[in-house]
Amino acid sequence: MKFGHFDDAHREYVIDTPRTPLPWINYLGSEDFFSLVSNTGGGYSFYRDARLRRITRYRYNNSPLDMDGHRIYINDGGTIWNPGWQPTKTELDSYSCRHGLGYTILTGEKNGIRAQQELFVPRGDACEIDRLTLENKTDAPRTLDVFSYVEFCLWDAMDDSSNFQRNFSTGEVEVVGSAIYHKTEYRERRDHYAVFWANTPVTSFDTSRDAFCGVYGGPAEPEAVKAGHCSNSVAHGWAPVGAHHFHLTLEAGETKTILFGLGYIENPVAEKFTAPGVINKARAEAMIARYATDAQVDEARKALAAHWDDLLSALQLDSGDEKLDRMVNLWHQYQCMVTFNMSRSASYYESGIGRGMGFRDSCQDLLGFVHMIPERARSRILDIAATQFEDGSAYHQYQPLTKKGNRDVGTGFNDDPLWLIAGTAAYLRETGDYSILDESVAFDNDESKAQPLMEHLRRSFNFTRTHLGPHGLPLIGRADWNDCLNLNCFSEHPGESFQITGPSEGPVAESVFIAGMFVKYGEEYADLCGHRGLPDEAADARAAIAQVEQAALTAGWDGAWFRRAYDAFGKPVGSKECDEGQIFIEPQGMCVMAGIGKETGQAEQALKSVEERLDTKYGVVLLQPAYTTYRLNLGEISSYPPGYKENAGIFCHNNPWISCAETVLGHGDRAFEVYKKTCPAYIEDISDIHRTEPYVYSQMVAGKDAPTFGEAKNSWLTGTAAWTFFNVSQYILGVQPTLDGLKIDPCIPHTLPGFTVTRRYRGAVYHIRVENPAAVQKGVKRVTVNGKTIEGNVLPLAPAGETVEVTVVMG
Ligand code: BGC
Ligand code: IFM
Repeated sequence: MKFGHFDDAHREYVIDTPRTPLPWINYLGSEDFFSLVSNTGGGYSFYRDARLRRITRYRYNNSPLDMDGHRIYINDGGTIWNPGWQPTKTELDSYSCRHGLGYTILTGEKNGIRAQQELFVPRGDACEIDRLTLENKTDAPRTLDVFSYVEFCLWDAMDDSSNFQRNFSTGEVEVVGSAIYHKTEYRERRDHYAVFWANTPVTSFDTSRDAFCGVYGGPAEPEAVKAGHCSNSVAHGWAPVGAHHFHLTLEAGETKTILFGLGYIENPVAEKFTAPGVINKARAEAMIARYATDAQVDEARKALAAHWDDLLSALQLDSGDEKLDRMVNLWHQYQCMVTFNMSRSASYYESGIGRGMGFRDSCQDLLGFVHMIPERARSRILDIAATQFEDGSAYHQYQPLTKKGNRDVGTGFNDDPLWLIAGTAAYLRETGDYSILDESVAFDNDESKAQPLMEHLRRSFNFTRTHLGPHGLPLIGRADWNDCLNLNCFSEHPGESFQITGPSEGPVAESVFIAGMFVKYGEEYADLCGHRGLPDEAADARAAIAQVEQAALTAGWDGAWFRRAYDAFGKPVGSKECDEGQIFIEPQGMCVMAGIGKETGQAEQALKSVEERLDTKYGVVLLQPAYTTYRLNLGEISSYPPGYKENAGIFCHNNPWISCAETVLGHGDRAFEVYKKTCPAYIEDISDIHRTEPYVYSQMVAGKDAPTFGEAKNSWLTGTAAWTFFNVSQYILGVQPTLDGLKIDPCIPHTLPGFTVTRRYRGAVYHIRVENPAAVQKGVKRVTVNGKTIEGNVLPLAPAGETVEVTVVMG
């Protein structure tokens, strides 16, 4: 069952009922100011940091759900409704929500009045603009009372939701005309305030929630809206809000717009006040003036559209499969940009007050956005590297605002160091900008310890190399990619061992997954050494890699698949010797991607085992059989009920690893089948089962052991975004940036007769036509560049600004 449809021409997903199984959201903003907005107008806004600079309030895990938001109410002679249905839930005569690139348009119609709320964050400005267009579709004049409503957060969202003894007395506002200023704590420690304005004179306003909603009312039944007017309340403490009221008449057929803005302003401390207690509004007034007319808002919308056109033009596909095209051309890349902006901070599942930026997560995210924003990828890499420790290990997370390592979570996730190589190597393959390796970067944010980035990568590599266990496999530490596989944590904290509070590393617990990573990213490191004129170091690295590869093929091999790990007692995890958790997805994907066992047939066998034991109709589950009891020696993974999260859920993030691995063995049919099983556009029809947004990935889909098999959770902020795009663009379509140039090596379903890709690469534009006349799955027979046949399948680098015509014949 579907609740909307893709509108590819407008690059939108159009939702045609407000009663989606869960709120389906969009993200507005791409620089500093961000808003989350759901299909019924729920959501909130923040400036840069979803915890410390939360502008509007949002109650997570609320019942009823999704009540707080960017609200418009219409009181039409006693009938009260919202263009996005929530929070009054008054039945609408028609409803639609269009989620597009950085904007959302909600349209509701009731009794001949059409109200359209268009929300976006303009480029280069710290505000959200909401344009309300009201149309009287009847042939008689209509008089309406129209209200806006937001509830301010007292900035630090954590404090806001807990420190009430203080918060109920700090709230302050100022009102000037149609501009409502939220200035809580401005007198003291803040140098910023928020402003919620309208471009039209108000009839009345409210800034006290109690006045607007009523003490025992709420956003679903605000007293002011029911009364048909606000009471010009000025909040003193309690809960400051912003509400505008307009009493207006629409002639028959008439259309009127009101422009609202929610802005964030920072003032230098010396310029904070114009009179004691009166905030300096100059910057806010300048902002308000930038969006005073429809023409100005149209211009800002155009600039936003142009920005997205430019970003997405880095890679465009025409394959004849509309689902594939819409995912590759739009939604995969869009979700990758959202993970760039948000990391794992703010979604409808991440509260914005939890973790900061993940070292591992942000490195992997790079794989998905580096082609669109290489300069921003460059600075992201340098930020991440500066949180690394001198021994090559890393803080697992860091704070976006301070860029400092997060000491609470600490270190000891032994896969982290290698992801820095993965991200940096992807940047170099995309840009060829070797100067980044010479950038001086601090360790642990201590400038006195700064070393060139290349030295950071060296220490990443050497960390794994010098932390091997009894089988010659890398020590796992607290966990590897699988945060919940905690093989060392039981000893210090018996009984509460699932949390990552134990010692970072025991002497024997080892990870076959990190072995796969070491071979894959170690090889990428060795390649970099080669390109840097360090052949001895490259050879030395390869010797270390060969040993770990050997260990993976022997101690890491279980007979028909790769084992997952060895626990702190030296017992295998992910083995037929285990009663549960006999086979895991991660090492099969990573080891085969690394080419381990390709020559020996083990890779082939491992993927066969995945298909036989882990595949389901909704994707590949993480492990089988699911753990039915809690295991002290495994940790958090067994704390989840069977089929959920890391305990045999379909973890979307590592499904693409299997798809990539299949292409390494030339299995284009199977690679595409694996891709399609979790791919939003292909499963849109089961939106009632899947429940989360059908245009983006979720972190997890409940596995076959779960009573809710097929139900997704944690949409938007997941490494799945980057990995899927990386998989489909580089492994399946085979457009692969390498250190030497663009390589074309598709591995596609044999039924696909061909496709074309337009790819911007190092400043040139490549029009690549791939033909598959022999209906093969892999193999390139001939490549012509501007009409001339070339040797091999790496395209010669074209000067920036040039357009290159490429034809690739498979066979
Ligand atoms: C996982 C959670 C886990 C947490 C602990 C997350 O990445 O998805 O299941 O509880 O990490 O670090
Ligand atoms: O690898 C992690 C990731 O860092 C955060 N989400 C869950 C994954 C698997 O545990």
